[in-house]
Amino acid sequence: MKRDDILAFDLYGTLVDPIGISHALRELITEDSTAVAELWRATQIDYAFRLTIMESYEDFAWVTARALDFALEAFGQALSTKDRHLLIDEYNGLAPFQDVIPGLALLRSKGLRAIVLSNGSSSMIPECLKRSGLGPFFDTWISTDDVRAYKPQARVYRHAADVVHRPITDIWLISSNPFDVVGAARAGMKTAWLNRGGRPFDAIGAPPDVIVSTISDLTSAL
Ligand code: 2OP
Repeated sequence: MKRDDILAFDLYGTLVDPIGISHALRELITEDSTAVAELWRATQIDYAFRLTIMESYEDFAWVTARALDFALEAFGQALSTKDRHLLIDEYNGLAPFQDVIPGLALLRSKGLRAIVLSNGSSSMIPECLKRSGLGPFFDTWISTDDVRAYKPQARVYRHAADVVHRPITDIWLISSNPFDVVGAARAGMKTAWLNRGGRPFDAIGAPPDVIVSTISDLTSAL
């Protein structure tokens, strides 16, 4: 990478763990809380894709709440209004993966410039960064709210380049979500896939420029 390239990090699934919500879910439901959390997350991504394809937009807080309703119903679960609100609030308190704080500290110690580029709404991202303790590692954050379309729409990545006043080719998108890596590459960014050991990389689009298994690995890989 060039010394002044910018690292744009995805948030959910890359820096904080959406499946960690299963701990809060476990207190409230009788079904397998990890399975419900996984369906919640998959539905959240699916709804975001579909809204964008339909040229419609509702923010990620709305999408996240509707995806929760779907996942609960699919498992025959019901929550009181109070518990539903509590759970949605907990979503803003997701914890970072273990490698994240040491990795970001290492990147910052090397003087690298990092931002967050997320589907999260303008209310969710700052709250998540505050409660996870990740805020100080980033110069700024960018929400898809600005362009009213979700990743991997190319407009999102181009907008990020506009915000930081840099050519899109000077930005690395770092994400555990293959659709995000493929979308960013298609829009012109360089990409690093953080392989968190789940499914294989996508069979469509460009392969990532770099594959790492922790954030710290980025310092030697880029
Ligand atoms: C994010 O944009 C894709 O959910 C992921 O943070």
